[in-house]
Order: sequence, then C-alpha cells, then structure tokens
Amino acid sequence: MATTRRILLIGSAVFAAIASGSPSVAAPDPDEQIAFVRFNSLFLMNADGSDQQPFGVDGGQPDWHPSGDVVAYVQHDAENNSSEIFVTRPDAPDAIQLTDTPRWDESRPDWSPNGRRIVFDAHKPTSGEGPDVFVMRADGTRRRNLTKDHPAGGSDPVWSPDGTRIAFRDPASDCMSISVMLSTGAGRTCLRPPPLGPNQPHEEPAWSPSGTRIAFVAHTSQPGSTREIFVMRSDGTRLRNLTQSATDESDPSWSTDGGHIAFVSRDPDPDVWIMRANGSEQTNITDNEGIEEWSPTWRP
Ligand SMILES: [Ca+2]
Ligand SMILES: [Ca+2]
Ligand SMILES: [Ca+2]
Repeated sequence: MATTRRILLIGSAVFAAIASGSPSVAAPDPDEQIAFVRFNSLFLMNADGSDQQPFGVDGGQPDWHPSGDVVAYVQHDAENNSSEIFVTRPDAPDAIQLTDTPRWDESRPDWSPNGRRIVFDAHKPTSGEGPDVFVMRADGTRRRNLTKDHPAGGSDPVWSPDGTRIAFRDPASDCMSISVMLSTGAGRTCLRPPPLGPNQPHEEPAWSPSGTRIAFVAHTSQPGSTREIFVMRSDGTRLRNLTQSATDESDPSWSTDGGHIAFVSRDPDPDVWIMRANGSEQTNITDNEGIEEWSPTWRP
C-alpha cells in the first residue's frame, strides 16, 4: 500500500509559480474539466490540459459531488496528525472538515450517486491492521464500517452508478482483486481471483458511468511488469489491458460520457494522461518534467 497510498502533507506553497498551463493537445471535449492534484494541492484544468488553475487548498484524492459544484478530498490535519476528509468548492476556497479522528487515517472519498453519502477507507496506523471501508452521511455523521465482518478489510471504495453496490480493493488471500458488495456491506463477491501479478492486489477500481465496466490498476503476470490500467465487465469477465506500457499507470477516472479514461503515467514524473475507453489515443495533457500530477477526476 505504501506506493499507492500517497502521504498528504500541508504546507507546499510553490504552486502559483508552476500553475501556468502546459501546451494543450487534442482532447475529448475542451468544455469538460478535470480536477487533479499537483504535488499536494488541488487543481482544475480543461480536459485538453489547458487553463490549469489551483483551487487554493492543499490536499489530495479529490472526488466530485454529482452536482459538479463540490469536491471531497483528503488532507493531513497537522493539529491531530491524522488524515481527514474535507469538502471544498473550486470557486470559493474555504474548506469544511467532515472527519475529525486523530487515531484514524481516512482516504479515498467517493460520493454516492445521489450525493447524500460518502464512502471512503480508513485505518488505524497504531493497530498494524489494514484499512476498512466506511460510509458516512455527506455531513460527516453516521459513520459505519462496511467491512467489519470481512477480516481482510478493504480500501479504494467506489459506488456503482446506480448506488446499489460498492467496488473495492479486496486484499483477502482468496481474492487479491476487486470485490463488489451491496452498499449495506453485505454480499461480498470477488470479481477476479487470483491477481494478475504477484503479491499485489488489484486496486483503484473506477466504475464506468453506464455501470457495465470497471477499470482498475494491476501488474501483468510478466516478470518485471509495470502497473497497467485494466478494464473488465462489472461481472469480472472480458479483462483487457488498456495501457501495456513500460511505465507505471494508475488513478483511472472515466469521463462523464464513458468515452474516455483519465489516468496517471510516470514518464518518469507523474503526468495526467487521457485515452479513449478502448485504450487508443493516449495523450499526456500535463506534459512537464519534475512536477507531480495525480488523481485526475472528471467533473460531472
Ligand atoms: Ca483522521
Ligand atoms: Ca505500464
Ligand atoms: Ca508531471
């Protein structure tokens, strides 16, 4: 988990200097926007990479409310030395803190399709145990552990577009892949055991807007393989490697019409790329050197 669970720290103030946009390239629809993370700050850009602007808050792992007006994100709270979930708006950079749990590190918030709940993962660093999947109301109340009866826990949760199910990274030894459960936490089903590559569960599931497909991140079974973006049907069949590259890919996010997937590729520094949902026309839209971009998420 250490490589994928990125540590978020407050305090970077260099972003204004590097916020100017990269050369723009052909992209799906320049009117669409993508939120992303540059080092440890939230940014917004057009889907062709143009007009890159900081939100004005530090944090990571943004996820848009279905209205497209608000993002939930993760930030390290210096006061209690713990990761917490916040919400903010791109046009009004003040943030509301939803969790306040010094003993727990929260990460990977994902809004329910009706915008009333947030699913996320959290773990206690002192416990030595892995994360569990939790759900809470959009105001941070009624927090509930959805994987408390699943000894292996889970992480990277995402809601199905119809709101009935949650896909997540399932590290159980009989799965090591993406599992799906009802939004109540019942009925866990592993979609694709065993993993493609050794010692690394499939992770970062992203449900297509139609609900028919799930993109995720995994190694291939080849020796020395890198991480790739795979896609499968939401029943676990018809697996396909979309990236097939010698670099590491991660952080898949579908466009609102399902036609494209934004992702991160390290070449070697992390950039936001987009491709068609069949893997063609892979384009680097933050083409720069030495500047880290992560966590693209298409604005509804
Ligand atoms: Ca916390
Ligand atoms: Ca790769
Ligand atoms: Ca970069």
